[in-house]
Amino acid sequence: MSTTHHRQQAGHEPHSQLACDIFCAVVDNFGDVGVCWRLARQLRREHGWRVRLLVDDLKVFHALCPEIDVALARQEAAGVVVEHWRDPAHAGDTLQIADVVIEAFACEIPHAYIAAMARRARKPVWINLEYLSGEDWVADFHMRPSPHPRYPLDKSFFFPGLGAGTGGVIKERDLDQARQRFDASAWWRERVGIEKPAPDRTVVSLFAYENPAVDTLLAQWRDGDAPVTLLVPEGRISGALARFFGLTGFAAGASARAGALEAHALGFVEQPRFDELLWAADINFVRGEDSFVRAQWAQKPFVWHIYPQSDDAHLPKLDAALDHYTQQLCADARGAAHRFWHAWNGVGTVDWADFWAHRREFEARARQWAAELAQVGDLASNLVAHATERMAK
Ligand code: TRH
Repeated sequence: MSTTHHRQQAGHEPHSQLACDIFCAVVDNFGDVGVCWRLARQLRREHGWRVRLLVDDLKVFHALCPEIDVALARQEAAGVVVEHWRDPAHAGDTLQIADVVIEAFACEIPHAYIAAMARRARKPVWINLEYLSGEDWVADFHMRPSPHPRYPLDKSFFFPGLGAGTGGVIKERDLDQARQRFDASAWWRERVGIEKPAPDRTVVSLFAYENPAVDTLLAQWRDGDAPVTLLVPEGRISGALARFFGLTGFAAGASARAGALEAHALGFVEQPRFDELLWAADINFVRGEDSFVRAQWAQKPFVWHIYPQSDDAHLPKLDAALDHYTQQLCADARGAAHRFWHAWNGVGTVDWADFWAHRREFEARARQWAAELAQVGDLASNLVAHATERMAK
């Protein structure tokens, strides 16, 4: 690829020094800051933007990025300025208004900041970054502007999605290369402290919320014919593992065995290293939003524990993702995927043998799906293209 092509693709020109503020309120868990941090790094690194990330919970951020000092009001990490967004009215140490302002997941940006945006001679591009959904309506609403009721400002709604006409999902430019270069043997020794398992063992990674289906699934792995190696990052599901194995806890470094099942607990790693877990496994159980996306780029079969919402509002989202992901599969494999994903999300009973009988089809489909998803374009590039276009008007 020529340098010129490369630079244009990276979006360095003509707005290489655009300033961007991202506001992130942590609702719970890691996904809110997880998505914002990933986007911030990519806008900085691949598009040359000057990015400031305002986050209201530095403790959660610290888990994803250990170099974050929770005591600092302002610091820099990976070339991104990070500010502790201390309370809803706080708008940064000095009221600087960026060229592009992103409010993540409808968090409310400070009133003083909005008023200053309206006073700015050149109005910033104001984007509300929505949660990811694979539903069809997303493409119709993506990038729809909505005028502010009081100020001469438009806010656009940027919808990540899995289909054409949506904002796509985050994918770094060098992700596929990094995956191809991954040294699995070294990873097993370093992270799990054992040799890479022989190919006859199925390696499963399990990142999930508390889940009533987990006991049945663990029992099926324990009692199954094929050996299973389970990798469990410490977290909300760890208690269930401890109970299953009759232990007091299942913290990083712990291992346990029962029948055909062998399980290892892993410590939480900095976000750029999370992908390695997905690359090391044969099948990944993921959750929320960011790990769900990463599992798709890992090109391995996966099962999604969707973030549960009241009134089962998450179930249509689950089905929409399943429809994208399982289209092209034969009816049997598609049915097995639907049954298993539903059961993992509280509808029905998990049946590992029924699901995993289609392993090879799922593997082939995972590779094909990653190629399809890449057609939508990556979220950061789509966002940069939108902002650049808006600014040219
Ligand atoms: O943590 P999540 O459940 O996050 C969320 C939140 O619940 C949020 O409120 C909700 O709106 C959103 O989901 C949909 O799951 P998610 O999105 O997968 O985020 C987990 C992040 O943690 C992801 O960026 C990967 C990262 N991670 C690490 O960096 N290291 C680790 O060791 C592990 C296990 C995860």
